[in-house]
Amino acid sequence: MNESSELTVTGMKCGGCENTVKGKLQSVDGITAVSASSKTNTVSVEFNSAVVNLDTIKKVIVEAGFSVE
Ligand SMILES: [Cu+2]
Repeated sequence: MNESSELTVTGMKCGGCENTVKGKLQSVDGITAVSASSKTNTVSVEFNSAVVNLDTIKKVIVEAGFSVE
């Protein structure tokens, strides 16, 4: 099932950080779309919940060096 979620992510300071988050998430199976904004501290993801869950998505963001609230 396709789901979308908007997460509050802190620690992104510039476009490079946005691209880091986007790149890491886009490489995860089941994630179909990602957008990230350092201005609003948000990361939006669309994903197939049969393949990947929100906990995994949050873990990927944290492992990339950012914080999920
Ligand atoms: Cu940056």
